[in-house]
Amino acid sequence: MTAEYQINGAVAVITLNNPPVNGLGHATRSAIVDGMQKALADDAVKAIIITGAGTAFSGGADIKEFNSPKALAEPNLHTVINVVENSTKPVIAAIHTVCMGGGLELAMGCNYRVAVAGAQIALPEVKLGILPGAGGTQRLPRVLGLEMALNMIVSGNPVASEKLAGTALFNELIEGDLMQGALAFANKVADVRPLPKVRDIKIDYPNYEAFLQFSRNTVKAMSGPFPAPLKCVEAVAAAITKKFDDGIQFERSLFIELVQTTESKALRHAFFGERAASKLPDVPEDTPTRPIKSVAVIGGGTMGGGIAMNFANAGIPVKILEMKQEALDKGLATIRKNYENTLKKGKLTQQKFEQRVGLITGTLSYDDIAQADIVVEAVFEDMGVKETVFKKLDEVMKQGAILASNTSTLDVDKIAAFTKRPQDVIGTHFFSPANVMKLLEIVRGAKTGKDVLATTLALSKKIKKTGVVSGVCDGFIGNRMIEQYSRQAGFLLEQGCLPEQVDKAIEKFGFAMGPFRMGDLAGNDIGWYIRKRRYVEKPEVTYSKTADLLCEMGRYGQKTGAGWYDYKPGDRKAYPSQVVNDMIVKHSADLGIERRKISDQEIVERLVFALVNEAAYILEEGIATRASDIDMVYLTGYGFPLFRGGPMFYADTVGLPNVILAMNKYAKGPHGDAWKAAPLLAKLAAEGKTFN
Ligand code: T1G
Repeated sequence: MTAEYQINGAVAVITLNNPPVNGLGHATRSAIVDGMQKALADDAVKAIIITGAGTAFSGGADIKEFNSPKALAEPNLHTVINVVENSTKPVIAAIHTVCMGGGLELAMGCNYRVAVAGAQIALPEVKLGILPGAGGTQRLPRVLGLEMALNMIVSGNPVASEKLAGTALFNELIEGDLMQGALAFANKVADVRPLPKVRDIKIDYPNYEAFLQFSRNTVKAMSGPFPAPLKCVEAVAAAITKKFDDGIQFERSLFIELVQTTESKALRHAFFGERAASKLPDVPEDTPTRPIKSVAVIGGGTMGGGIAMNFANAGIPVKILEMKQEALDKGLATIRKNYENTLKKGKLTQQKFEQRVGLITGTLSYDDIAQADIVVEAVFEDMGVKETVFKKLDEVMKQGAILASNTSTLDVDKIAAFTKRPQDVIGTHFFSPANVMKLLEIVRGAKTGKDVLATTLALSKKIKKTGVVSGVCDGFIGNRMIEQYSRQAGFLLEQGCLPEQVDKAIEKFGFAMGPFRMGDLAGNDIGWYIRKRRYVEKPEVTYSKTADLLCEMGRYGQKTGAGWYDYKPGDRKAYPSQVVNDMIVKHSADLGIERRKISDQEIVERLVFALVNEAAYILEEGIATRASDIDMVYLTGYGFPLFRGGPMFYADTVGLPNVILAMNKYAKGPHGDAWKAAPLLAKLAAEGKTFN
């Protein structure tokens, strides 16, 4: 049963019980209506309470049902809310923990609402590319006023229930036990007539047109490629410009329009993809985890410092080990500076600043970190250096400590073999800046223990990262794919493009930054170092030499004041470089390549489908568990546009047969071997299937 029905004195209590968040799926909606009909038919019942079991009143409509017949199957949410709102007996919503989306809409259909403090109240639909579709845009302005309601609906952000006390949303804030308080309230209002209804509240906002126009302009400017925020403004406007029932119809029409958009499907894909990533078929969800009460980080450089901040931000003490006092002091000073900047921007309270800085200490001695529950190595990307460090860690660290490497490409199995405890070794690949980027690639070695995996996944959630598990291969998931993307970027230069054309084309597609601006930011020498290794290990894989020529010119990027682009001191803006463009054109001539005009579409297809094809190999090799994991890697670590849902989701929307068609075209050109379709991609395309 997804809602329980009990009688308490003269009060019927309907308790939603659809774990984990009491999603208002079809069965739950039917159970609410059944409960209401039972209560209305029972003369002994004078009032009705609706509440939620477990850790939510309700997290809203069941998103899993969207774009399926179940979502609108009767009783749909409108019907449920109408049954509640037309009740002949008072209906009280007793709210706790989470009351969001359709859950809040249901509560606003009740005559009264009582809550305990600390409940998260929100209409987060806009974050899924839709808008509240069961009266939220018409009722919330009536109980909170136009401005506060509009802000909550357009932002989708939760507000704590106690902050909304004193508004018409809550009739009472219950101190102590919610059910006891709700029962007392229900008995108090059992005979009050007429029954109050949110729909009857008038919205008082003089000169609302000016406010709405200002809101339209502001929201239009900030919503980018997403249509939902502006539609939210239009729906809320209807609350004040239309009669209630007309407003409801208007809201419903906008909802139906939005729920079918690719942008909304992409956002919902990311919502579930984020949560699916922490599930591993061979690691049961109840796998015991190791307690993580203290962390050590080896290396206080850019990465080590950023990594340490993540743990301090989560309230976990961190000790940074450096080899020299000067390096340690520099590392700690950089961390303090970072926090001071955040404090200055008002994004951190003084108290949090002091707490976090206080949680990060330094040492020059391995003995000082021996008792840490996990140690993250963030030293130079060289197997020799890793060997020295991991042999030392194996000697020093307490039994049961997790030994993690922040390596971005090296073989975690080889690193584990430097120790006598390979089951405790794992890769934790952070992305620079490590305290900002959400992605954490968790690299499982062949011998990594399941409890170590489960612990690291739980820890990634605690430090607010999107943990995605990768198997061991060169570059894991993200960097292995970006290698093919970078190869195409280089070939495009040889064949006719210049850096700014490629960057502009892919940034217009939605990437935060094109490959050449990104190279200048991250440092072109990093790729150069990796390519030199690959020239030896995989001589059969061809690359354009343009990036090497650039590095031979000493143009490593912003850190040397010049890269693919020119830079002015103190200015991070990328200016096209005549020197570099001449080098590129000359290089084409040296290769005997006749440069040609290349369309933006070809640029985007070659960059994005190079990612997709390599991802298909990664998927079929089992390096990634599922396609949506790969999407999460690119959405949270590589600036892939969220409104396109990630490379695999995007390929599905293009249609895999069309991806294959484009690849076959490029396979006929220079370096065509790069376009050998992964068998999985070819198979899915041939069968008319999708990745996700
Ligand atoms: N539908 C389906 N599943 C949901 C869900 C939902 N609304 N909310 C959460 N889940 C699943 C989630 O996938 C995960 O599943 C588990 O619950 C725990 O989630 C008409 C149409 C409620 C604050 O957008 O913000 O109402 O991985 O890990 O950190 O206007 O979930 O365990 O299998 O996030 O405690 C509007 C979305 C829907 C709320 C709880 N509501 N959810 O956070 O747990 S649209 C939302 C959240 C709507 C109406 C419209 C959070 C949470 P699994 P979790 P949490």
